[in-house]
Parts: sequence; structure tokens; C-alpha cells
Amino acid sequence: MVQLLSLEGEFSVPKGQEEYAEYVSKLTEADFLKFYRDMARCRRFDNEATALQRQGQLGLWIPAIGQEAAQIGSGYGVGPNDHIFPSYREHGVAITHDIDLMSILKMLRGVNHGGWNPDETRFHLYAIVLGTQTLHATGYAMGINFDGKVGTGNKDEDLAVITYMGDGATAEGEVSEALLFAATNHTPQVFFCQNNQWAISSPVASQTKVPLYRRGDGFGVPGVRVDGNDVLACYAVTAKHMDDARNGLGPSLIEALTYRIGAHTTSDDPSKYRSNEEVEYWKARDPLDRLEKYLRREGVGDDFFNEVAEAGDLLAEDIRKQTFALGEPPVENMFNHVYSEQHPVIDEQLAWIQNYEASFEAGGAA
Ligand SMILES: Cc1ncc(C[n+]2csc(CCOP(=O)(O)OP(=O)(O)O)c2C)c(N)n1
Repeated sequence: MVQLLSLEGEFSVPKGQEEYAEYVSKLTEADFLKFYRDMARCRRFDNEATALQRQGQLGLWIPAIGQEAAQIGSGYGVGPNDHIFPSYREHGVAITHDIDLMSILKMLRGVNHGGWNPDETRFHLYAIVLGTQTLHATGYAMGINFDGKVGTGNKDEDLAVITYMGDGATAEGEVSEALLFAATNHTPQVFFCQNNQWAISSPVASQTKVPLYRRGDGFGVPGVRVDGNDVLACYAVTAKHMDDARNGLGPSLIEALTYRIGAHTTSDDPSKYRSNEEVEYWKARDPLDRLEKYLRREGVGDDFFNEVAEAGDLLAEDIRKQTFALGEPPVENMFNHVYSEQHPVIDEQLAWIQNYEASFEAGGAA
């Protein structure tokens, strides 16, 4: 397993991991601080969103607490022209690609359909149907091959794709199909699996008999396991494998070993299926604590951590204000964009509900 930061925040390069460490050696102090700031921002956003859901302001929330290093590290490992196909928990990766966090909240309040405009970003829409995004990513990566934008040696032209999936999603047929097509088409692509140990209440042991980083072997997609709570290792491994993909070396799979500290979603009660001891074990491996220890060893002091905490308070206040101002989703919303063109069945259903709503104004349900 690639690990560059110990639990105590000491940086060291184990034998055989030098090529990954080289990527870290190119980072500046500002990069390390940015990693910490964004991980803290992600967690604060997550906690605030959970509170907003509990107050009835969001229909659902999907927490990523515990997975910040895997997400911020890998998010920054992606190149400036690469495309990202997330699952539905990648709020940290969204932060690294400047997605407006309100657009995620709007989606979970139901006031918009998909979140953000996919034409305006390389961070594609969240995919709730498990594993589908891996096929979208593979198709996109095949398109890059067809366009000849891989392995040309021109850094401004060459492209690669990364797709995210959970440990549970690896058991879906779509992921096997995506791995196969990626291998046989030699796509410029990374599969990034956040193994957070649980697929709702199903433990990872029920999804696989081999370590997940080896899931691609039989398809011809080599894999590597990284400590998913070590942001530097996640950054380095992703950056290296994305470079390799862009340079024409084909697809690979990264398994980031991490843990979902919170619930699967706000509709879940994890105390029903996992032990406190297990959660405590992983809390002791908290990704933010580890980077903080490293930064303090490097001489970063309270001023910085206080500034990050204050920025978190401002963010929380801002998203609360904006969420309260969102209003209710118009009922017509759910009929928009079902098909690319108007469809008579949808028209009929829309007319029915408009009629139904109007009947209340007229003094009673029809
Ligand atoms: C095709 C499909 N089947 C079932 C579900 C319901 N479902 C939503 S999340 C989830 C568990 C996924 O676990 P994992 O892939 O490990 O990702 P995590 O949620 O832990 O990030 C399931 C079964 C779904 N969304 N799509």
C-alpha cells in the first residue's frame, strides 16, 4: 500500500514508492496548505449540510466525512484538461474543481435536476445509479483515443479521464464492462475506488474475495492500493496514474483504503450494522488530523488553523442563508428534461398535475 504520511504526520518514502514521492517533492508549501484548507472546507460543508437536512431544508444528505484525503488528494491529481466522472459522494473532488457548493445543495433539495451545467465544467454530473458513471467515463476515454488526444507528447493536448466508484459499486456488472472496454481499447483512464468499507449495510467482504485493487487484473487493468486517509499519497498516486494514462500507457485502477465515518446518507443509521470499536479505530486515522500533524511538524502554527476555522464559520453561515432563500421547487420541474424533446405522455402528466394543483386554489381536491 502506498503511504507517505504516518499516523503521526511524519513524511517518509518506503522502498519502491520513490516514483510517487517525486510528485510530492514538486509541491510547494502553498499546495500543502491548500490541501488542508479544502479538506477542512469539505468537512465543514458536510456537517452544515447534515444539519440543514435535519432541519428539513434538504430532502437528503450524503456525507463524505472521513474520505476527504481520498477526494481532495485525487481531485488535485487530475490534470487541467482531464475529465472527471464522479459517483454521488464526491463533494471533495467537486471542491477541487470549483463546483459551486450550492449547486449540490440545490440538487438535494430538489430545486434543480442534476446540480451544475455539464457544459461548463469537466466535473460531470453525479450518478446515483451505481457504476453507470464508469461506463460514461470509458466511453469518453474511447472518444479521446478516437480523437488522437493521447500519448502525443503535447501536454496541452493530451487528455485522460478519471472515474470514481465505491467498493459496493465494483460488484455491479457495469464496472466489469467498463474495465473490460477500458482494457481492450487501451483507454487513457483511471478507475478510482474509494473503499470506505461499507455499501450501506453490506461490508466490503461481501463484495469481493480479493483486494479491490486487483479487481482489474483479469480484465488487464493493473491496480495499486493507496492509504486513502493520506492526502499526499492519494495526490501522488492519482497524479502519476493520470500522467501515465495521458501518455498512452492505458487504464489503471486505484483502490483508496478509507472509511465512511458518518452514515451512508441521512436516511441511514449505521449503529444498526457496525460496531463503535470499528468507528473509533478509523477515527484515530482521521485524514485531517494526520495532515495537521504534518503541517505543525513543518512549522505551520495556530494562526493558519484559526484562519481555516473562521473561513469554515463564514462558509457555514453563507450556505445556510442561501439555502433558506431557495424556496420550494416548482412542481413542473420534474417534467422538464425527461426527454430531449417534448413527449405526449409527459405533456399529459404535466397537465394532470397542474389541474390537480389548481383544484386546491378552487377550494378542494378534484
Ligand atoms: C444500480 C443500483 N443499485 C442499487 C442502488 C442503491 N444504492 C445506493 S448507494 C448503495 C451502496 C453503494 O455502496 P458503495 O458503492 O460502496 O459506495 P458508497 O455509498 O459507500 O460511497 C446502494 C446499494 C443504486 N443506487 N443503484
